Amino acid sequence: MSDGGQRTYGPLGTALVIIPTYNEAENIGLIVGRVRAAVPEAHILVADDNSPDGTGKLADELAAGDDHVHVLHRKGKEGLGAAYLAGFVWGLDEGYGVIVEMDADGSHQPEELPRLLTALAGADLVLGSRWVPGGRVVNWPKTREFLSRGGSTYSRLMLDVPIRDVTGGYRAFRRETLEGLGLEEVASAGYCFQVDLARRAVKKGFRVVEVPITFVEREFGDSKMSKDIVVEALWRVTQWGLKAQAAKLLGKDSGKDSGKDSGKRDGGA
Ligand SMILES: Nc1nc2c(ncn2[C@@H]2O[C@H](COP(=O)(O)OP(=O)(O)OP(=O)(O)O)[C@@H](O)[C@H]2O)c(=O)[nH]1
Ligand SMILES: [Mg+2]
Repeated sequence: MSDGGQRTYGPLGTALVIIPTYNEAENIGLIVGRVRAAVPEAHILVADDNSPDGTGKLADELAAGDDHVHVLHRKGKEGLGAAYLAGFVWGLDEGYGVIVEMDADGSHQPEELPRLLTALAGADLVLGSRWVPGGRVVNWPKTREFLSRGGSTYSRLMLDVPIRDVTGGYRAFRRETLEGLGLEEVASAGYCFQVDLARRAVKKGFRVVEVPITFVEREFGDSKMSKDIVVEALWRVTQWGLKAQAAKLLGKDSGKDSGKDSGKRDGGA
């Protein structure tokens, strides 16, 4: 597909859906089954942080009966960001052409994945978005919606990225995009991991497209959201934003639009 006559995108290749888990025993079988039904050719990697509730063992059982399902066992709980980074390394090593991020708790509906992959045919990174027209959340308390919308707006303004849902975690990357993000420098653990990847993609000039999704609040299991995760996000976004502003004031290139051709960029916001 071409981008306004400027850009041609190669074929997508096989997709790997990474599902990070910590205590998702009630959800893991359901989500794996839904992904397998929605996109049968895709592979799945469960990245489990040695969940005390036995999620890793359940994932092993699913993998034993299905050659499209794989499990990455990690030592202990190190945060969503670390689990994804390890999953990315695994997926890139194995040669997958597309890498997808998806929560285990059903908030990211596998049935919407074909739409994300269709959009990726003409993009470098596709974000499942709650805050573009057509996107929505189901069963969220107003306080949670306020926090998420506020976090996205703050990040968008602070970091100057044209993305409506910058904290969302339902995403599809071309492998070349992940390879170009400088993942070895990413230190964020919680929500800001997602903000960090999105801002890097924009800075490098990758074409980022938002696709509306319906985000459904988890039905089973407990949230791993914590005050620490929110504080980390606020702190890091503020730091990144101030650094970029300072670089601008001093007339230095903060890295924005450097690297790749910025003409490809499209926040879709
Ligand atoms: N491997 C790993 N996975 C994690 C960790 N923390 C969270 N996850 C997984 O990351 C995904 C998102 O976590 P959630 O607890 O659903 O976070 P959330 O969606 O903000 O919170 P809720 O809306 O309450 O569900 C889920 O699949 C979790 O199991 C972690 O430290 N390690
Ligand atoms: Mg969740």
